[in-house]
Amino acid sequence: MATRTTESDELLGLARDQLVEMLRWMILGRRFEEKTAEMYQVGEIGGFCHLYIGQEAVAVGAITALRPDDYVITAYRDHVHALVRRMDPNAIMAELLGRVGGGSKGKGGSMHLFDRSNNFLGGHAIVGGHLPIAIGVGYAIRYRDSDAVCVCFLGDSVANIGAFNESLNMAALFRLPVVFVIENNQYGMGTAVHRAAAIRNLADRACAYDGMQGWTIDGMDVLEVRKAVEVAVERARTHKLPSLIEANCYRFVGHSMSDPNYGHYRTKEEVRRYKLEEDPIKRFIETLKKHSMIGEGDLTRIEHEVKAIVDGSVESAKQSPLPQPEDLYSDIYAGGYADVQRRDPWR
Ligand SMILES: Cc1ncc(C[n+]2csc(CCOP(=O)(O)OP(=O)(O)O)c2C)c(N)n1
Ligand SMILES: [Mg+2]
Repeated sequence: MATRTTESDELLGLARDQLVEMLRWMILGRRFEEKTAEMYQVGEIGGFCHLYIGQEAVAVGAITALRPDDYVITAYRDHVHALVRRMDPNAIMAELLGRVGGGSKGKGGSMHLFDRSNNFLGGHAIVGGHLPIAIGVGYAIRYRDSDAVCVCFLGDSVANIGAFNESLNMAALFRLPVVFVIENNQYGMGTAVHRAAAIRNLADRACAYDGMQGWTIDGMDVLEVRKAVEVAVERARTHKLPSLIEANCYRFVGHSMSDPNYGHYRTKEEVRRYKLEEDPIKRFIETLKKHSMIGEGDLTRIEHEVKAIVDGSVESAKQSPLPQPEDLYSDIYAGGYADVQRRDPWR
């Protein structure tokens, strides 16, 4: 990580390069998702597909606070986490288009991005199903005597299910270096958080576990996310203490590509207000401009670079073939189908 040079508290003392890089990730995430929506609408992408538009500050603020040997695990709204974790955009787009060049050879799709080389452990479709996996990762880190940490992103609805309590309890009990980041986008599909959770701030659930600390933060402010995650990561790395961060944010689009942007559960006015007043990219640009960290020329250059990456990913994905029918039987279990046949006790 580059040394910190600026004095400003608001900018967390981050160097200009680091700040511009964070903005670049946010813009790449936004444009990549807009292209994903376009590809879906023309029928190039099928199946479940959940976009992250509006929530970019959470993944970018959190993941840029990590080391390459740390671990990231998340749910099905996973494209931007994978990008920021440096998964190849070509492999992500190929996976979305169901091509063999995808990270899961085109057989996982949008909800199952995975990149072992960057310690990005998915992409999980079952709500809350990845929390026990994050606990396993935390346990493995301790077992190997490493000082890595695991950041586990989860939706607000997960805070109300059993696996949440079981996982946080074990994280505290075994002092596991896991940072839980709730992406509270105010809704679980069409259900408002206050209709599902008997608690005002989800992060307050941390007080149920010895040694765990909880914070509720503005998840539309990328620097606030980064600051909170840095503190939590330090607690995990140095003291092996888990944390629970609730990042309040908002998705500008429907729950998934098959849902309308508004639905009956929220008004056009609400969505419009968030877009106008809270857009995390606009807010970050304003902050950077206020501190003379970027100008219009930088923004044009970033947009240009991002467009080349996004367009390139589509071109490369379209050149990649579709999987063949016989590929159905590979990559089902570690070792492949041949191994499974050999071990099958019924044969
Ligand atoms: C165990 C399980 N139950 C139900 C679903 C269907 N489902 C998919 S997303 C979702 C809502 C999740 O909301 P939240 O955790 O707030 O995440 P968000 O979609 O807002 O990012 C539900 C109920 C599922 N995938 N898994
Ligand atoms: Mg939600």
